[in-house]
Amino acid sequence: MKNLFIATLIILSACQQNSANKTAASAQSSMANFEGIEKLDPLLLEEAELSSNTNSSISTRSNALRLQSSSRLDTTIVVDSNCHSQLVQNLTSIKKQNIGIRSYNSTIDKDTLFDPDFNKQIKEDPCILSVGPKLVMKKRITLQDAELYKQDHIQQIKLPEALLRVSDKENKNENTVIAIIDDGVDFDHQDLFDNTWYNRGETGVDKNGIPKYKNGIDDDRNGYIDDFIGYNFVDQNNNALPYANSNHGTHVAGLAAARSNLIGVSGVHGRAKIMSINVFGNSLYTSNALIENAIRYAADNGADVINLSLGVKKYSRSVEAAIAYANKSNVVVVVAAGNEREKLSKNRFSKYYESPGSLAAFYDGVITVTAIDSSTERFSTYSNFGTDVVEIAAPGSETSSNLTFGIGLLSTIPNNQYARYSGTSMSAPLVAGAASLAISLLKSKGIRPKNSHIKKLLIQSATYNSSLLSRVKGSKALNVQALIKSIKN
Ligand SMILES: [Ca+2]
Ligand SMILES: [Ca+2]
Ligand SMILES: [Ca+2]
Repeated sequence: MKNLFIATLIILSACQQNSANKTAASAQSSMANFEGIEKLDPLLLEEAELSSNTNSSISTRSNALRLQSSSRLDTTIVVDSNCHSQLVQNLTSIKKQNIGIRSYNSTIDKDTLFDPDFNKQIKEDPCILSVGPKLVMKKRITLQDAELYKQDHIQQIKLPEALLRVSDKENKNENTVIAIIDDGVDFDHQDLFDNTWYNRGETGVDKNGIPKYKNGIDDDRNGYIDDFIGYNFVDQNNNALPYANSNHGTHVAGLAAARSNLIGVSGVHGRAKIMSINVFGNSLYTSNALIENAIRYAADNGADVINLSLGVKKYSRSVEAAIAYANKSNVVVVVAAGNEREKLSKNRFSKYYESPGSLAAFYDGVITVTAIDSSTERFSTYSNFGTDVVEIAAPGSETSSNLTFGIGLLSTIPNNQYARYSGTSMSAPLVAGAASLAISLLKSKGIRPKNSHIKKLLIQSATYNSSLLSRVKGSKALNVQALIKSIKN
């Protein structure tokens, strides 16, 4: 019995010796296994071959050609550190011995990988268990912004779970525009800089070599001179940035679309482009004429979504006309319900009619948003409501047990700062960001969705919340995870 065992070993050994003399390509397929796994991962050789044959005229792997490509390949080598081997020393610069099985990253010359002698050495070295490609692994986390842990609402709307369904490629698309009609957006902010929308018709240089954004000419003939990042309807110029002490628009913009970039906060759709339309200047108030022009501007200049965290308790025929225009232009219009604890009406003669909020009852691309608390997930009693008008809720504040951070939602304010504000003004941009994310994903599938379809998806995918009963039509609160799931399925 013992003799038979030895004989079998000899035969096996002879087979191995024979295979080592074959070419590298065929040698790898018959290479000795370690616990059933090929020592030299065939994928590694494939990768080396692919990167070597960049010139299509090269049809052989002759030494001369291979020597020309001196590039190296990143590999992972698994060794048994309990045994000593010079090859392991050379490949891994391993210092500690007798610490069991260890994996090391190592770069190996591609030519070496194809060398039959090297293959043979690897195969016969008992200390080397496997050699395979080095893989770049990614954290299975979707948002990593430094202040994210202070953004309770991001968890409440299930954004991290939603983004797990979004591929890296889809996440890179910057194919949507959110118009923030407010008191200006600070694009110098580190969390908003990369999200600036630029009007292509007012960027670059004109025929005299003067930058179009400051040549005093309406280059794209849209009726607005030098409007390169949006427009300031108060001063009627192209400076759409906020005035001193005006933080509202920048805060709203950050909630919708602050960049996911390791720093600061994260918005719902960090790849949306933001069009800044300043209608307030440094005042708390503005007129309907400015809002109406702003809505038309956004609709005419490529906005997919308009956020209106503003309103007044009165019907206006001209506001309705502007909203109707945006609705017809396939823009999703997201409106804050207001913070007066009132039940909104869709009856234009009622004192509880809200412009533009109540228009959501009549336009299938317009959605009005009330607030819930992201911690308690209960209706925020400061908010306006009304099942005739309000069709969705989203966080407008949080009652964190750690009140050091206040009770508002954390977002961007000018000069690279962050602050907590609460109200339905904060709820609306979360829905605007979700709409933008949904549109972006559909666009990347080659679909240009209707605004009515997006509104429908937002509502259908929202979560039933009993605290919204008799306050929100269908008692629904924003759920970005379910929204994205409904698109992906
Ligand atoms: Ca222009
Ligand atoms: Ca110009
Ligand atoms: Ca950020």
